[in-house]
Amino acid sequence: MKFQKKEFLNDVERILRADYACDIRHANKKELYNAVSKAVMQEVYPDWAASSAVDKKRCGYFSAEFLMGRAIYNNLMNLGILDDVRGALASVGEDLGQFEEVEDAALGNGGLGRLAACYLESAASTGLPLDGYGIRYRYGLFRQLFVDGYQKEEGDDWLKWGDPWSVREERDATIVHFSDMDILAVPYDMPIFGYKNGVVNTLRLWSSEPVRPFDFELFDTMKGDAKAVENFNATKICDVLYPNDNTMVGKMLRLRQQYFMVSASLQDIVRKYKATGKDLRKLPEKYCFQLNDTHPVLAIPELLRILRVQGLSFEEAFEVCHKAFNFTNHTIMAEALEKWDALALSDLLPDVYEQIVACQDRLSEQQPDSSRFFIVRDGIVHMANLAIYVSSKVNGVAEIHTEILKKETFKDWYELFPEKFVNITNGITPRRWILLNNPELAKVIDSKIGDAWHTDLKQLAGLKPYVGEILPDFKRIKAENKRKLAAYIKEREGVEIPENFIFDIQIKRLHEYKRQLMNAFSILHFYYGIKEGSIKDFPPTAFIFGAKAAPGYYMAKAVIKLINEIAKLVNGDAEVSKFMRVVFVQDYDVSYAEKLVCAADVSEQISTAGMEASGTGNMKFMLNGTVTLGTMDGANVEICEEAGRENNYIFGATVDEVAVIKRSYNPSAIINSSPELKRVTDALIDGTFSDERGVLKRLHESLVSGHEPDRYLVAYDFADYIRVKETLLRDYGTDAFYTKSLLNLCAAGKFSADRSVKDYAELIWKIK
Ligand code: 26Q
Repeated sequence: MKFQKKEFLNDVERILRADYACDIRHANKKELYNAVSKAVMQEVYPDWAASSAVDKKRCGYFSAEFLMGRAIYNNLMNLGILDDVRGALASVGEDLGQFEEVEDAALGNGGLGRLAACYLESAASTGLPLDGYGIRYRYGLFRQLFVDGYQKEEGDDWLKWGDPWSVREERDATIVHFSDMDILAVPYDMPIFGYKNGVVNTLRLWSSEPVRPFDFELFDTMKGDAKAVENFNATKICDVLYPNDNTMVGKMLRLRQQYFMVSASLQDIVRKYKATGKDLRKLPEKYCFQLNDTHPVLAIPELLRILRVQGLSFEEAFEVCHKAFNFTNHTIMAEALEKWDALALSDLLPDVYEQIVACQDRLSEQQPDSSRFFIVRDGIVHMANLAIYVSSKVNGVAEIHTEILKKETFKDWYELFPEKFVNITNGITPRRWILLNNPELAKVIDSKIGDAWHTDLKQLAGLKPYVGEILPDFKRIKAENKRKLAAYIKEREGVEIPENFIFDIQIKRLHEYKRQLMNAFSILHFYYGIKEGSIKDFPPTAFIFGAKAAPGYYMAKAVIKLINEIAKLVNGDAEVSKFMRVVFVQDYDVSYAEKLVCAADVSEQISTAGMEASGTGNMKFMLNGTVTLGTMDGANVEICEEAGRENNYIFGATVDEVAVIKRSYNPSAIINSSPELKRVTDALIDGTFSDERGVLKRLHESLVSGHEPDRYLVAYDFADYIRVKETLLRDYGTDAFYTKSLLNLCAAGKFSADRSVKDYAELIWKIK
């Protein structure tokens, strides 16, 4: 995009005058943000219209979550005008950095939602026609704060800043029909800019509104009362993003959200396709759809329904769906595989349920063994099975994950449809995850190998011969990033971190399988060791955590409390705090992640083997030159393949070992035979920490009692973890260590989301 400073500033002034009756000098941050964004938006229309007008096959990425992060810097960078806008604002005394305080739209929970955002950016940047379809939640993921060490949630009112990067497309509004009410779906389109290539794809997010504005006449009559309120309640469907990650809660409102989003999207797409006059049987020649986990799988019976209404036979409609739909699985955790009560579903969406039953009947005819193959069984609809049965392709998100899907989770289905199963290892967009968050390091790389790696990340391998040469620059930039992060943490959390400390970082959703608890135990272990003198010359380390726990996830919240208690103990200890600091940052989000990943010395990826489908945070750290302290799980396995296991710090039971261990696992025996482990687990119950609500006690119980004590093998992996972690921390600071870190960066090419979306395009979508 070409940029003219004078015209740009004129546009900003004009928008400020029209929208806020003020000028640049008097505008506040929010007003200026909106005006600057709108001044850019008014220039993008021609490219946007041109990109969507091209008559080639497109893919729709259907997802309940899109975790976009802050839009303005990424958009300006991809349009190639980041420095221009910065300069123009500076010339009138304004700092572009002030927009960092603008809330970003957190319309996602974690990995799955952020992956969708990375894929949209990468598809635009590689020129692939991929559009996102989802929900415009009124409130995104909750904002987190700590009170007394406990997590508290607050609503994320992201629209209070306005939404200058979206356009309301009234003319595409569509009615979505439920058995008890009709709801108006209104799309808001967000442009997705390719990196300096003029491509503009679309993220279309649907908002729910009453079909008619609030009906006061109905409200006034006794009988109409309920009806009017119900009509008003329509807006509620999109009120809030469910804050669960990797666990399923069978809430009817969530079912409504899912149907709302897929029905609106498909009605819209089919209507546009029909307008071209083509045969609906050939729809898959123009469109295909990627189902981001089970959340949008109702799209399958919904498209069947729509096609049947249009006169296709069930077999014809089934064939269209088979060709058009593909399914990505992101988890093997049984509790996250979505299931719905068949009665509830058939009550709310009878016509849709009818199509699900027709699929089940078709399946039964082909595969009478209903113990292995079923969609509806014992009154429960299994969404993953429906997706696998109908889709052309089913993919896992890392090699090890796809193997587990084939061998275990979906073993029977794999035997039936081996050709359906493919692996597409996840990726991240290098634009946001190095160019934007670590520009100084990017410049050093440019100076050695040019800038083609910005869109061809494999070229980072060409940096290998220069690793020795750039070591001093790398150290200097890492130190600078650490200094900035420490200042930011001081300001936001009130915790001081000396710059010379090692930055050991674990940031991700809080979940038992991710084992933040094991990390916490290791810290406590080091604390006791330093205190009693059994650990000498401990390399000064800051242990940094960031994570949100689902509000209803008791154990996850208990872990937050524990870590905050440990932080109090450690940071308040005059002696030990010379060697350790602990901080759990509040309200961890995409913007916080950008600051953390470029300042890390250690990337903690310590899930129980077999549990983390892929992980993408691990890739972000790697790309910024950080070694992984991790298990052989998810994409860690491929990180080691690419960067060398010897350049990372791997520990713990492997997937195969986990299976064996679990057959006769007795965590209490391990705890009781290890004084170190005994000491740190006892700390939960011996009064070391204040535990007025008894949450730490419950945490302890989860390790030693109940149906499946220590389900995630914390006790089993603890000793190996400590051993490898201490080795790592003692390696830190040498040239050999920095070389390892940089070699990880050089080997990060595979984990570009550009590669991932190209794989999808070639293997699955068949689009160019
Ligand atoms: C389901 C039903 C009801 C309510 C919530 C949910 C729900 C919501 C979100 C279930 C799962 C999720 C999110 C899952 C997720 O983020 N999975 C992660 O996906 C990443 C991208 O593929 C992987 O890298 C991670 O390993 C995986 O945990």
